[in-house]
Amino acid sequence: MRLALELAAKSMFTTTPNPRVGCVIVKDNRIIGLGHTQPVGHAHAEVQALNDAADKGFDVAGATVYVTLEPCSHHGRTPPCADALIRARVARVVAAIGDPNPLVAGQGMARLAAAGIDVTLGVLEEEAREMNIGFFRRMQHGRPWVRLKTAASLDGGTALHNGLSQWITGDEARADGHVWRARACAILTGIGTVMEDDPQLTVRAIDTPRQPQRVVIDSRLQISPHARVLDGGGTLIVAAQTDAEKEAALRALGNEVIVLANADGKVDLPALMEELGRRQINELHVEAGFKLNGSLIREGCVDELLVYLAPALLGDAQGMFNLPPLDSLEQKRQLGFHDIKRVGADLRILARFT
Ligand code: AOF
Ligand code: ZN
Repeated sequence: MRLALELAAKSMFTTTPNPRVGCVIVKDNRIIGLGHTQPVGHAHAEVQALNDAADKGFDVAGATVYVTLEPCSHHGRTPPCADALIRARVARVVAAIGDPNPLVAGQGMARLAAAGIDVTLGVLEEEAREMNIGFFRRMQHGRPWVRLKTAASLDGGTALHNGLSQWITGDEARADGHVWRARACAILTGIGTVMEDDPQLTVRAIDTPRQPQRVVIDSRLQISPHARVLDGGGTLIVAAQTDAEKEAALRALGNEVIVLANADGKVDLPALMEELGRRQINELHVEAGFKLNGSLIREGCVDELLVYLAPALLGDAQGMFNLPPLDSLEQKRQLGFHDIKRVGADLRILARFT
C-alpha cells in the first residue's frame, strides 16, 4: 500500500477533478502490475495496473490488488474498475479508504465481495485521505479544501508600512510554493493584489502539464483588461455588482464573470466556495493580500495555512491577515501544526484550523 501511495503521488498534478489513486498487483509474492490514475477521461489506476500486468505477460487470476481508493462501481467517463477486477478474476482487493463519491460510496467493495473476492478496507487510511484531501472535502461538503499561502518575516511582516513588499523568502520557498499551486485545481486572489503586483497566477517555477483555473475576487469589476492574470483568457472573475460593458469586454477576452453578492454588497465568500465546489474544484490555493486573507478566515472559508517564514525581522510592517482585535484569549482562532519543514533558508509551516 505504501508503494501504491507513491504511485498515486505521480498523478499529483494531472487528475483533477478526479482523485489521485495508485494500484499495485501482487501474485506469488511478486509485483506483477503497477498503475496510477491518468488524466480525466482516461484509465483509472486499477485498469492501468491490469494493463501493465497483461503487457508484461502475467495472468492476474488469483492475484491480490492493493489500491489507495475503493474501486469505482459506476459508469462515469470510464467503465467501473470493480467490473474490470471481477473479469480479471483477482482473488483479493485491499483498499486504503472508501470512495466518498456518492455514486460509489461502498458499492465498489460490495460488488467485489458479492463476486466472491476477498476484500479489506482501511489500510493506511489517513495517508490515503491526505493524498486526496480536496476530493474528500468536495464530495463530503460540496466545497473545496482551501489552502491559504503566505510568506512573511519571522515577526509576521509581509510588507513595509509604506506598502513596499519585495521577496521576503528565498528562491527555494518560491519554487516550493509553485508545487502547491500546481497541485491545486484553482488559484484565487483579490483585485488588490492584481492592481498592486499584477501577478500571472500560473505555475512557472516547476514543470507541470496543467495550469490551475485562475479566480479573481473583484467586487466592483475594477480589473484592467491588460492585467496579466487575464493573459490567455480562462480566468473567472467574481464580482458583487454587474456592469454589462465591463463584463462584455472581459468575456471578449475569453474570461468568465459571475456575480455573487452578500447583504453588504461584497462578494459572498461562502457562496463562492459552494460555486467552486459545483465546478469540481478539489483544492483551492489562495494567494492574496492581508484584507482578503482576513475576510476568508473570518468567514470560515480557510482550512489550512501554508506559511513561509523568513529568518528576518521587518519591524513595524503589514501583517499577514487582517483580523479584528480580540478582548479575550478565548476568542482566539485556534490552529494545529500539521507539518513543519525547512525550505532553503526559510521555514514552511502547514497549520490547520481545528
Ligand atoms: C477508481 N480508480 O484511479 C480513480 C477513481 O468519470 P470517471 O469514470 O473517471 O470516474 C470518476 C470517479 O471515479 C471519481 O469521482 C471517483 O469517485 C472515482 N475515482 N476510482 O476506481 C481511480 N481516480
Ligand atoms: Zn475506477
